[in-house]
Amino acid sequence: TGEQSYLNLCQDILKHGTQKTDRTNTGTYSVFGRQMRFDLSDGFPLLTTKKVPFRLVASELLWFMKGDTNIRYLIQHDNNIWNEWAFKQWVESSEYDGPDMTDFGNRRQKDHQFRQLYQEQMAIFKNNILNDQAFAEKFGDLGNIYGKQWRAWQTTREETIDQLYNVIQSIQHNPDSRRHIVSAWNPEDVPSMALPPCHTLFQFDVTNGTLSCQLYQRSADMFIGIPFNIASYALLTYLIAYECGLEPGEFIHTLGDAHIYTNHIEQVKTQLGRSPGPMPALTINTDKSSIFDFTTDDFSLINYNPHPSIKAPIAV
Ligand code: DHF
Ligand code: TMP
Repeated sequence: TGEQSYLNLCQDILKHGTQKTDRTNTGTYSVFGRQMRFDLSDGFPLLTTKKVPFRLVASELLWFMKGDTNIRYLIQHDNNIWNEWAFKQWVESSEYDGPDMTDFGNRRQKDHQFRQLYQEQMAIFKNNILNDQAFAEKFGDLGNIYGKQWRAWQTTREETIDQLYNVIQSIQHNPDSRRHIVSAWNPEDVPSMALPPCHTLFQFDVTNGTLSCQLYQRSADMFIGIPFNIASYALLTYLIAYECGLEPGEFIHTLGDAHIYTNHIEQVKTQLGRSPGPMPALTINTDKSSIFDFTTDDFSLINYNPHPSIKAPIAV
């Protein structure tokens, strides 16, 4: 369990994964159908074998919880993890008249001259998102991704469903229910999303005063996305447990296609050569009455002493 189950799964993929092509033209080693478990009473599961920027995990989760799908909020919080997927919409639009950015994700890694051009255009893009409201509305929005589906799933009856609020109500009023579910996978909206949801559906369980969460993730970038996803859902479980007066139980992470990109292999091997340390602890500000009023200042980690961060290119 815990960080060791993450490291074991990486080891398993390197050893037994099938080499596959993928949408991003990077190539992966991949396995299908795996599970990791994290006991939240042991501490907060932020990996220690490389430094994972908790600040970015926290602002991304608050962004989902607000129902926001526009990267403007993230950039305002100095969080750049979703930039490429909004940038892509801009450079593929008829309004873009800068240098050709086709396949920028791959070209920025291989071609130094192009990398310079890309960085210039990305700086212009970020600046426009921050300073031009109309531009931000048009190109900063990623479509009906997580935040929209969690907080305002559109029905055929012109109503919206607040799945996150509803699941908290059902945990509080009907703890034994087997229907504590939130789904981000809305088949009608999938084609219009900048990236179809990777973390697709989660379910809560209440047993003996503890709250557990299981996530089904359809596609798992083991080196970059997964350490964020583990921390994000652990944090969500802590917050909802707090809201409902329960103790955090287990986070169970079920994966569909679990893969390591071919250009992450050296980094994964470096990480596998390190020994995991003790998990940090999470503290939550108990002054606020609703988790929906939380900001990134309302929680902090203590005793997080990870190994150094390891850089890797992200597949776009
Ligand atoms: N695409 C792919 N190919 N993999 C992903 O994990 C992924 N994740 C997405 C969107 N698209 C994706 C959303 N989540 C980073 C982390 C999570 C994330 C997107 C990006 C990331 O770049 N992490 C860096 C640190 C970034 C920083 O410090 O600014 C890392 O090294 O973990
Ligand atoms: P796909 O849509 O072709 O599956 O590509 C999505 C990639 O992003 C895939 O490598 C999985 C990764 N990913 C995560 O691992 N976690 C995340 O939270 C997100 C948004 C993406």
